[in-house]
Amino acid sequence: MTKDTRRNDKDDNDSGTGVVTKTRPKTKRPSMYRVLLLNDDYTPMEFVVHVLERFFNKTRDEATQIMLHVHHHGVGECGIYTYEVAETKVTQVMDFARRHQHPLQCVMEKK
Ligand code: TYC
Repeated sequence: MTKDTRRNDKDDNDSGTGVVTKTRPKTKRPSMYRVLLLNDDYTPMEFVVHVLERFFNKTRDEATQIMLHVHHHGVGECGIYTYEVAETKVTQVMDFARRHQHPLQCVMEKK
């Protein structure tokens, strides 16, 4: 964070001239969450690629690489998001997979 220089309570004094002091706005970066896809034996590769394009804004080539990584290693990262965004992605993927009757699993984990 960069410092914020502004007049604050300490400006009030008898001289009538403001005393400029530095204050730090208390900002906290949000915790970030990884969204992961898990491998299974039944979900078609093409469906997983489509999920990665549709919900994680991956190109065809990026999506294919991630899908193959999951296929070979069992788990792979789709993206890193704040809690609410990650939760929404997981729900969207799980609903989409269920609607198409695929057992694809999507989970989130704190970074
Ligand atoms: N293992 C699946 C198959 O051979 C493909 C697959 C890849 C499934 C990634 C899920 O997250 C996954 N059809």
